[in-house]
Amino acid sequence: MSYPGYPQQAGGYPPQPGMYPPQAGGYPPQAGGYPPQAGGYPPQAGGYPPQAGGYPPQAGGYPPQAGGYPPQAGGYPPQAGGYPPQGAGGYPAMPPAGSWGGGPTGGYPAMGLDNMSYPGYAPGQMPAYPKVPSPNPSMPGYGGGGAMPVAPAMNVMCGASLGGLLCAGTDEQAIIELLGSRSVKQRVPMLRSYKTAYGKDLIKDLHSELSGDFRKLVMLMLKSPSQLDVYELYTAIKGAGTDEACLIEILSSRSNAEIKEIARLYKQEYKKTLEDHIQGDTSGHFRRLLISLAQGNRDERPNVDVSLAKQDAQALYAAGENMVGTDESKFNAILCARSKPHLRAVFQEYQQMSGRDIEKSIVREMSGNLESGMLAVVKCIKNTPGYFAERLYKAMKGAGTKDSTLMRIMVTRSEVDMLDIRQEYVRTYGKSLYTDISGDTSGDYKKLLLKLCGGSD
Ligand SMILES: [Ca+2]
Repeated sequence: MSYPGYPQQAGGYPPQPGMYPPQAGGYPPQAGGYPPQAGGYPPQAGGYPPQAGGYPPQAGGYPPQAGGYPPQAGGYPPQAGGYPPQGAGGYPAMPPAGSWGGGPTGGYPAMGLDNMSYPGYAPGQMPAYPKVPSPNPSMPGYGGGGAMPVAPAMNVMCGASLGGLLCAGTDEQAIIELLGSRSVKQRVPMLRSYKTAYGKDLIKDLHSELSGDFRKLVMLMLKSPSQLDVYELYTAIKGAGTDEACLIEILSSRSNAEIKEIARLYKQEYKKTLEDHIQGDTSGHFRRLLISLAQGNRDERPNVDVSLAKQDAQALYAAGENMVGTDESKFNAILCARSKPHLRAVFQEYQQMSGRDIEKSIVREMSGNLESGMLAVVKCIKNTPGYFAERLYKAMKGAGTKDSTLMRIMVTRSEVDMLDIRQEYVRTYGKSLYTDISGDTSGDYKKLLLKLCGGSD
């Protein structure tokens, strides 16, 4: 998700003047990696146009709230034609605790719209939607130009027309078009506009009309990014077994601000903290890794101190390859606290000093969940789109499909770095992501996933 940070990480990848010196063989810019590419995430002109009827002040509805949908530093960036019209009657009030996800059961049908929260729009909270994640420009709905649709993006009408579709019998194709060609910031408000127009709960109605993986995907697409992460984390911990890879995926790829928002919302939804749940369901050094990441406290300063990078590389070597046994705590401290640009320099130093890739050393020194967790952290730091391409590939390869992983990544990355992921995918696996999704899924579920993918490569 977002969002902050990707891809505009100052001091990120590749090295910048005055920072960690580029070296032969160092940090090769990879196709599809950082930095953002032409055509990747074009700024939008006139995105989210204010529309008549868009967010009308209504009696009893959308009470203006101090700071209800404030222009925040680093928050929702003002855009030409900004979204939404500020001021009285602006955005729906942040409802009280409770909520989405139906409480601890996590079941969909119990969701109450009235309790739905809009964490991203919360007063004074994290900048949940900074730097507007542009919709995947190749989504058909965006005409390939990256610009948001101007005319058809009326959320109220979307909700209403979705209601019309449901009233007239379920038209899956229309649902695919409606949800698949709109950004999450356009989709989520449909819930409220639907309720306003019909006095019914869109989630419940869709849940009873749809089924299978298509329904699951539609449900995920109607959550805000933070809600989705919270739901996925909860399910990963409290569902049957523990989906360790999901925990690591989310906690190692989100920014500090995102993780803090996740923690806040998690507590609100489930009455216990994410940390409590991690404590209860994991153990040992793997638990420590997750809890460290869940602090959302990684150094986010952009600068790289080369001498400190050398020291950290030596410390990692001393804590692993150069001792009998392994000092896992040292790995944990460096991998969870240091900044991403710094760690890229550390990994480079480590390679030069030890003649071995840090990933290889982790495989040699650790095992089980700790090994896969630390590897994921390293891969995500080295090349986030490459990490997600690998996750997608592994979710589909072989017999069967890990649909929960496939859905989660397609929904959470579609407006963040899907184009980069697609490039990494085709570069690494020789086939396009689009082709593999087409071959691995079917029906309406496939059609909607392909909308999120946006196109073939
Ligand atoms: Ca060792």
